[in-house]
Order: sequence, then structure tokens, then C-alpha cells
Amino acid sequence: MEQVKLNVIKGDITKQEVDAIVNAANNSLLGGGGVDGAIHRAGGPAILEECKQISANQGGCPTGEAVITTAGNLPAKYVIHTVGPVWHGGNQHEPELLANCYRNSLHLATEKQLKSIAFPNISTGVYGYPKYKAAEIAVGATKEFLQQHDTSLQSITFVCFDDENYELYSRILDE
Ligand code: AR6
Repeated sequence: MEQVKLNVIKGDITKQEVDAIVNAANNSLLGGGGVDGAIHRAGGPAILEECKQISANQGGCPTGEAVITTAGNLPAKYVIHTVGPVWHGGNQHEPELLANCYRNSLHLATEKQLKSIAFPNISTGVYGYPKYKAAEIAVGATKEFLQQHDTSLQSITFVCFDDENYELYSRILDE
């Protein structure tokens, strides 16, 4: 199997020229603040239109699951919307649900035969997931996926918006 490259950068996910960027959405899929707000603002109304249709068909998106839409005006080709868990202290299946976000997004990207994907630091903003724990899960779930599945992906990038996440991911990926 070809080696898949895992990268970490500090930056704005809406600017990434990759096949798919991942959105940290909510169960309604109808937009919000944080990275979700930034993606819909930069991508334009086509993304929300498709989210509304998906929501009407399947009643939103359960936590840990993922759906795929156009990327509208963004440089990416697709947006994969996944819903991270709200942090309630760690005993409400948060680790498993957060790992599912990464697994299910990688599955969708593989089904679509995509070559590159960029993730934000899901759940570490408004949803309050401790950053170190979230970074370990993101990297761990991604590596596990790559061990267990053949994938079209050649490059997986973790796009960090703040210094703390950037340093955490850099350290974890170095190990
Ligand atoms: N590029 C990359 N990362 C970003 C960007 C950006 N442009 N903007 C923010 N981040 P959050 P959550 C980082 O709160 O915790 C929304 O309202 C941010 O610094 O966006 O999963 C949804 O609709 C943080 O590290 O998502 C949901 O209701 C990370 O993205 C709720 O927030 C995630 O922060 C989801 O909360």
C-alpha cells in the first residue's frame, strides 16, 4: 500500500485546495458559528441548499455521522459535514463519537475516490472538547482507518486554527 501523507498546518480551512474539506457541523446541518459559519460564508448558498435537502430527507445528521455536499465557491471540490460530540465530561461516549466523525468522513472520501482531505479540529471550539484529548483521537482514528482500509486518499491534512492545536498536532504526529 502506498504511504498516505499526514500533514498539520496552521490556517483557514476555507482556503484549502483539496478534494474535500470537513465541516464541524451540528445535528440540524443548517449552519452555525465557528468553522461551520466560515465555510457557509465563504462557500455561498449552494452548500446550505444541499444541506437543507439532506436534512429534509434524513432529518439532519446524527452525532458522529457524516454527509457530503458541493463546496460551492470554495477551492475544495466537496464539503463533508460531520457532527462532533458536545463535551459533557467524557463519560457520554464522547471519545467514540469523535472517532466516528473521522472514520465516517474518511469512508465517505474513499467512497468518492477522493485523493485529499482536510479536517478542522472537530468539537474543540463551542463544543468544548479538551484539545489534547481531541487531537489524540483525531490522529489515532485516522491512523487506525488507514491500517484497516484501502483508500484512494493520498493526503490528509489537519488544519489548526489556533497555536495550541497546532502545537499539539505537531507533537502527536511526530511521535
Ligand atoms: N478554519 C479552520 N478552523 C477553524 C476555522 C476556520 N476558518 N474557524 C474556526 N476554526 P467550532 P465545534 C476552529 O466551534 O466545537 C458551530 O456553531 C476552531 O478554532 O467551529 O465542533 C456548529 O454549527 C476550533 O478549533 O466547532 C456547531 O453548532 C474548531 O475549528 C458547533 O459550532 C472547531 O470549533 C460545533 O462546535
